Amino acid sequence: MFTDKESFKQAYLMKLIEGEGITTEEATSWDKFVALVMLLKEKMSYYRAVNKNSISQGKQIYYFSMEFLIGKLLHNYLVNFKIEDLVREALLELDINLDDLLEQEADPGLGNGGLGRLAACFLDSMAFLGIDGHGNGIRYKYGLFEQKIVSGNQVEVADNWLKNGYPWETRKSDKAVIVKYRGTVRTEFKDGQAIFYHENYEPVLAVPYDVPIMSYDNPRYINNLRLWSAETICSELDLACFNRGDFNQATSFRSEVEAISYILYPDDSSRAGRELRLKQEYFFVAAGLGTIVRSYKKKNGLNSLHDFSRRVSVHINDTHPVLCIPELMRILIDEEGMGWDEAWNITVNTMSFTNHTIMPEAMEKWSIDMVQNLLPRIYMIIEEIDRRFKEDLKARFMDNDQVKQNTHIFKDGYIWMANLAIVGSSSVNGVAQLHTTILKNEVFKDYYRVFGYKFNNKTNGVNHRRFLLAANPKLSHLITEAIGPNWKEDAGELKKLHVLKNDQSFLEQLANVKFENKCRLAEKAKLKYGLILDPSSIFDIQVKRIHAYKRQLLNVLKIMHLYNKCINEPDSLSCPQTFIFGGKAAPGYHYAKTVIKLINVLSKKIEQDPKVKGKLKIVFLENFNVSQGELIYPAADISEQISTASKEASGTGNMKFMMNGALTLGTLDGANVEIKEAVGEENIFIFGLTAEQVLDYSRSGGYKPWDEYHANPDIRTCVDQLNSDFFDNMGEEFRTLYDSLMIYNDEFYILKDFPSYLKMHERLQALYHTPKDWNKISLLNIANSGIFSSDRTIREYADWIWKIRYRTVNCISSN
Ligand code: B1N
Repeated sequence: MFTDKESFKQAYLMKLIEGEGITTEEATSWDKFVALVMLLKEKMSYYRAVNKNSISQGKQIYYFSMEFLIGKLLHNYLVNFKIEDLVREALLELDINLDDLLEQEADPGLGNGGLGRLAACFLDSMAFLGIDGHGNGIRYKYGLFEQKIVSGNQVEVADNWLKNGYPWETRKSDKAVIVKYRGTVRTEFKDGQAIFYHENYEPVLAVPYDVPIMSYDNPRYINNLRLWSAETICSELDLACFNRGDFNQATSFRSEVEAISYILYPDDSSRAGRELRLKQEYFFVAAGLGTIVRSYKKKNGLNSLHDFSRRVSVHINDTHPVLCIPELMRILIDEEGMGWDEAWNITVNTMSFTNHTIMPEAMEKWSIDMVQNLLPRIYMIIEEIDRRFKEDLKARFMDNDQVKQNTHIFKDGYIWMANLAIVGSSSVNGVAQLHTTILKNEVFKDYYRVFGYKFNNKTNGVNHRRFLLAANPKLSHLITEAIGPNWKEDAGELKKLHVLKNDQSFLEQLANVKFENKCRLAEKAKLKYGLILDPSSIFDIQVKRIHAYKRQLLNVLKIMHLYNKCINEPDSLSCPQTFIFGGKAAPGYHYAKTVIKLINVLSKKIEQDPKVKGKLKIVFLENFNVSQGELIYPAADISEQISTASKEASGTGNMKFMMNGALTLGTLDGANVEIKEAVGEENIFIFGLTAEQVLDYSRSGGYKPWDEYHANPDIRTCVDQLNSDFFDNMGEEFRTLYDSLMIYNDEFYILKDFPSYLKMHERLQALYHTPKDWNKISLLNIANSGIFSSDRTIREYADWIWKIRYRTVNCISSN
């Protein structure tokens, strides 16, 4: 194990030779990258082997998620081991540039957006806090598509992230398991007891690939992210087909099986509803849970299952892994011979569930026929859960029509997965205060009456070590010089920055760091996309998935308004502004794709107009992903968090911008509400309807966008421009957007919020002219961002949901 530069160089050269049989001269950048990864993996295995002692008292947490958006690992792991400088210098002495190696790593796109990134932040925080917490998901061969912009349009390109291999993963062939689909269930009765046999099923081999998860300065806790890959079992049937020369049959079976882990569905906040998706969901649930139960028995003895829920927690990230509930029932009853009541008790106490959205189109439901056919035994168990739940309601005199209508698992020919999740878990949480309140009072209000004790809030958080410490080295350095290094382990320490809020020299340094980060982004944008950004303009940024409720269109209308104003009154813009957008649209989401087109067409129009040259610029950065985010968050002056109040469950980009010192321009939605509480209302720029007002309007069928249109000439001009030849010959194309506002009643209250949005944006522009005030607010945002570290979130999950201990701050500083 290396301890200094010299021993590192030796170990590294050995790795190159062992791995590829080559010297540094012969090795490609990829070889050199792989050798470094292998060396770090070895270091982690060493720690895992010698040092493991559990703080969480042996209780294992399994975080089941369809998505883990982990980002690149190498840089973060060097930071976590505190060896970045050592490695950089040592490599330089070998004539190798570390940055070249960092460039080699693929950014695994195994998630759509916030939900998948949250899962990755949680893995980091669990490792940091010394919790035995492991991820369980799918190793998609193709991650979320790569986005190209061609003539202003989004074009999707397959994300072949595994093409060179992924050196962080280790294939565990010996731990492969079989997952069973379709077939029939035969019931036998023995001593009055029903016994179930699943027969004639289609077997699929699930092979695990493990990725080590380590966190900052805590190599004793190396956790595991297990991703499952689907393979065919080379069965007799398969071979028989080949022998008969029926290659088509054999290969089609193979591709049908492999399709299960082939590609991530590119839907964010909506549901796919296809059989393949259901297959995927059962795939990683069955493979993961089967393995957990088996390893649990091995560790705790064959008769230990009665204690299962005291030693294991299974967390269900949104409804996608909700089949964990009937699957654990199946294992306990069919494989372990347990009675229903005990199995149910164990299952409910093992499971906890997080809801991430109230958007109706995201609520998962599966047609009864599909579940019955694909998962016959699981179907029977869900039916029985439903039957017993109804009986329970009746016994508690709660089975009135309204409760029945809103809580039954089976409804309108579908199985409602959120309902199954609530009935079968001991905890149901939302992801921000407002979101949880809406769950309790609106979406699940009848469940809240039945199971009030299950409902709780756990406001999201982000890994401040990835998004501040590693992504913003200059700011991190400045912070550490000012308040010492403890904030890296305890983000609450950032509060100590408060004393500097009137220190002009410090505030200037803060502004310089921001400027340098803007230059860094401008350089990359030039290098990668040939874009010219002016770092002395305001960087006003909205990066997130493109979705109607996130209201990128509201932002674009604002920019159109500024453009119009600039043309009519050339001196109206007090300082140059750059509006930066990034984000992918689901490939089948026409509206969202049209918004991308609009941004790009407007960008071109502004670019070509000499009257606004140097004053206004708008760019769309292609292919927003975790790595790009790490460049963007540190470079933002203004963070746009402008969803229709009540629609964004939490948002996490808002937190990443805040901790990097951006000022938030936003609605009282999701975690913005708590950002406001943390930073104080004078340090955040809030506009628009409140959630309550939105919900009130929606209950009475919406509002009248035409009233706003007629009352406000600014609105009228912009809206008319969408539907005219303002964008040379694009009128037809943008008609979808016009119609969404004027014909389909502006479902997301864009025009309603437009005037207050403009006003708040103007206030921000004015503020930019007094840098000392701006910088102070920026500092206060950083200083108050500590509670948005995912360490805080995970501590709350540990205290209230999983009921386990973790490393405390005292213990960290004494380490
Ligand atoms: O989860 C994030 C929140 O911060 C966001 O507000 C929320 O929109 C996001 C189906 C989803 N909710 N639902 C999804 C993703 C993929 C999919 O197939 C739904 N993503 C969110 C973290 O809590």
